[in-house]
Amino acid sequence: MSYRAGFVAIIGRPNAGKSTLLNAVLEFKLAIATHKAQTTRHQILGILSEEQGQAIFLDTPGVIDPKYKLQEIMMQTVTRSTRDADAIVHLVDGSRNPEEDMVWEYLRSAKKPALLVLNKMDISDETQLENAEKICIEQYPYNSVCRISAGKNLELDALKKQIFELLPESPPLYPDDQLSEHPVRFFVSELIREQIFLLYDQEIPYSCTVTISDFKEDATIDHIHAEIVVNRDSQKGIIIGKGGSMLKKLGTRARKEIEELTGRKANLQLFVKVREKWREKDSYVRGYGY
Ligand SMILES: Nc1nc2c(ncn2[C@@H]2O[C@H](COP(=O)(O)OP(=O)(O)OP(=O)(O)O)[C@@H](O)[C@H]2O)c(=O)[nH]1
Ligand SMILES: [Mg+2]
Repeated sequence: MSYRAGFVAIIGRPNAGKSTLLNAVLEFKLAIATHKAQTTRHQILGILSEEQGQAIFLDTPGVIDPKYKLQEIMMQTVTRSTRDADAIVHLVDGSRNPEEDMVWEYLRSAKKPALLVLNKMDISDETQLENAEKICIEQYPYNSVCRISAGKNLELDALKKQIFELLPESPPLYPDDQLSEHPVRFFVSELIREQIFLLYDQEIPYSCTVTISDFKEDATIDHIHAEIVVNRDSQKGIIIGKGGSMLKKLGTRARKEIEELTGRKANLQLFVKVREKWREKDSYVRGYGY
């Protein structure tokens, strides 16, 4: 087969495993992934360069009915990614009954070649998978269907092969040693946000954003100042915890992840800032990089 290259949007409902899939195909933890819905808020670009071609994956926020400005902008990201894509992977959690109505809307308006990919085959039984496939293929004319487990690395080579078949013949679009195109500080803020998702309950993860206010590289260590922005005054105390205990735990865990990513030592300082209803205000949401 001739060399192929192009953009592949990964779309689907929250928690389907889109970010896990991106990391699995790249064999690198690029995108944060947690058990909580709506972990991803940005388009995350990840480049897979293989002998047969180059697939530039666009991980996207899970498709939801937006309730406030931040979520609206997250959904614009899904639209943009499907529009920019040469092919679309529609990832479905195969262990559950499909609730894909909103995702099919995106597929129908994008009019791109698309794969139906049933994920989590490791925890799905045959009847569930057959049922999910039947429901989905009645709704959209997918180019083909496959079953994988992103979490357990099952059937990913078969998936990659099918993806390359949908891409146009083209020389590579990025240097073959490049994995992504976001700056390090973006990934650092994401790793802090991931720990917020893992450490705090209920509304807290959805009420926070993280910005990097200072990033200085010394010969041996990175000095990083990060601000955790909360939506309401009362959330500040929850983030900090009794005597600062929670913030300390968050800092320690995030620092380890950051050091893992950069391969360097990090000195991470966290600050908590209140911006009343930031999620609902266009200027704030845009200002925080969404
Ligand atoms: N058992 C099992 N769990 C999986 C698999 N793939 C992903 N998961 C889990 O599903 C959860 C959600 O994964 P994510 O990758 O964050 O899902 P997402 O689609 O990116 O979610 P949003 O960013 O919220 O839209 C995590 O707890 C993953 O570990 C799989 O193949 N099998
Ligand atoms: Mg995600």
